[in-house]
Amino acid sequence: MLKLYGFSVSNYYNMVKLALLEKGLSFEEVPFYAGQTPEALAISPRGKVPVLGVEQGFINETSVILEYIEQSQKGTPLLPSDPFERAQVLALAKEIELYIELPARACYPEAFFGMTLPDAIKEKTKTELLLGIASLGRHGKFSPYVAGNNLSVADLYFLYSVPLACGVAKKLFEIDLLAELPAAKELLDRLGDNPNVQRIAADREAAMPAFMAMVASKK
Ligand SMILES: N[C@@H](CCC(=O)N[C@@H](CS)C(=O)NCC(=O)O)C(=O)O
Repeated sequence: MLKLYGFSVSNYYNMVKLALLEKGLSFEEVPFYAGQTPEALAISPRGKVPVLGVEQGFINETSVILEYIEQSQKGTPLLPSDPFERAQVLALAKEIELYIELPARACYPEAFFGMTLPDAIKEKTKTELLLGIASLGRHGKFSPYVAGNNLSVADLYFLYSVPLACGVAKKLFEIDLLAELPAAKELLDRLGDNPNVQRIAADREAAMPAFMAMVASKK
């Protein structure tokens, strides 16, 4: 059986978890905080989650895991078979990761964990987030899903990156990142009605106290 290594508070973990759930696949969740110990690095070379455990070994990096699941497993497709349509979905997912998730992540310590960051980092994040959201507005279809008719890998990145980026923008810059993208807000609401999304949100909430305690113990 597939094994999903990671923890329920991780947004990347939850992208893969939603893919597995949407496809109706059986999998086992293996609690794993990664980190830099030799044991963890033997599973995840850069000490990150998620990792997918399969018969032959481990697969790391969310985009690669999602591609592997798509190619090797049955269930609802999350990538179109048409090469051009597939490229659009993958480009949207990559744009969300590079231009929204990663800039926002640079400010998670201040937005969510009570730390203070240098102004230069915050300014860079603000500029990049505004450009990233504008790019999503140009490329995203939101009709009804990010890339068009069907739920896709782009929606996984959207759902588990954009709300966090909005949290950063609101808290640090008093900006509503989606102010000019009402269709994106509507899609977030609709995705929130999905039972698998709700299950993941409940698991995240349940895991949050232990995660915050762990973060506090490392400060
Ligand atoms: N590029 C990685 C990023 C994954 C990632 O950043 N995971 C976070 C949790 S959301 C993590 O493992 N952080 C632990 C650390 O950086 O030490 C992927 O796509 O899977």
